[in-house]
Amino acid sequence: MTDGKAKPPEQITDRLFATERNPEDFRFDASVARVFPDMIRRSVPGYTTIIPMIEVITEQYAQPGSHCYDLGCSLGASTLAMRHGIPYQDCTLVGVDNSSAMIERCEHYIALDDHDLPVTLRCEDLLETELSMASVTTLNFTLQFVPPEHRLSLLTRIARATLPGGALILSEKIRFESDREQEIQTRLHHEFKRANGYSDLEISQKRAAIEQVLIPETLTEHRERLLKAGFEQVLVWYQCFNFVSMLAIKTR
Ligand code: GEK
Repeated sequence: MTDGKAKPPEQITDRLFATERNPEDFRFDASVARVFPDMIRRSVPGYTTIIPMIEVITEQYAQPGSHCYDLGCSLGASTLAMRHGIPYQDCTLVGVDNSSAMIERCEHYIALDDHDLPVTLRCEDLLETELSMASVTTLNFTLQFVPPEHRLSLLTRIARATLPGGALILSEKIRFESDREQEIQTRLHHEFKRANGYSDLEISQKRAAIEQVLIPETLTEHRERLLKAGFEQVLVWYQCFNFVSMLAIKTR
């Protein structure tokens, strides 16, 4: 870890769902990018813990001369955590997002950061991103937006590109096998949002909009697919309500 920690970007309050809107029009455009730091902090339980832990985990699994990837980097919070965690000057760090609005703002935040490890940002579909010699790859709440039929092939490509001893950090909103648990965890998540100042209208409209694009899976589905993709060890290192972060390790 370095002395100069990644600084969080300034926060503009998210009011995107405060008035009636069409649930079909959620996309990662300029209006979302503008309020994104506030939106994700107030919507995703544990996000503010997960980001600094990505730095800690990256420091453990980064290898000299390797490539590190942040797939679905948004404004670069997870990218900057990786940058500050990588202890080798000869590593490369690549952030990928297919939203030009996100990448434009991300460039700005990377430039403001005081760490000197170069970061390459690519505005492209992560399904097209070439991967090789990877020590740490991060999918921090991104796989959930990838169509389910592409998830296994993506994870297989990541596992094949990962060096022995390397790892994938995978954070996801999950669903539960038991309807009762699903109901309790969903209610607790909504209470978290309410405690963070979102109104009932904002919560229900965001839920309707996000359900069109975010497809959550169970922990069992994630675990089995990560093993099938070629990771040998899969563990949950963090969970808060229906939000989980896993570590998938390539041991050989
Ligand atoms: C963080 N990791 O702050 N290709 C590239 N990018 C994609 C794709 C795709 N196929 N699908 C979605 N995205 C970040 C947060 S946000 C999570 C990640 C959230 C991008 C999308 O444009 C968005 O920026 C990001 O994945 C998901 O740690 O909004 O809940």
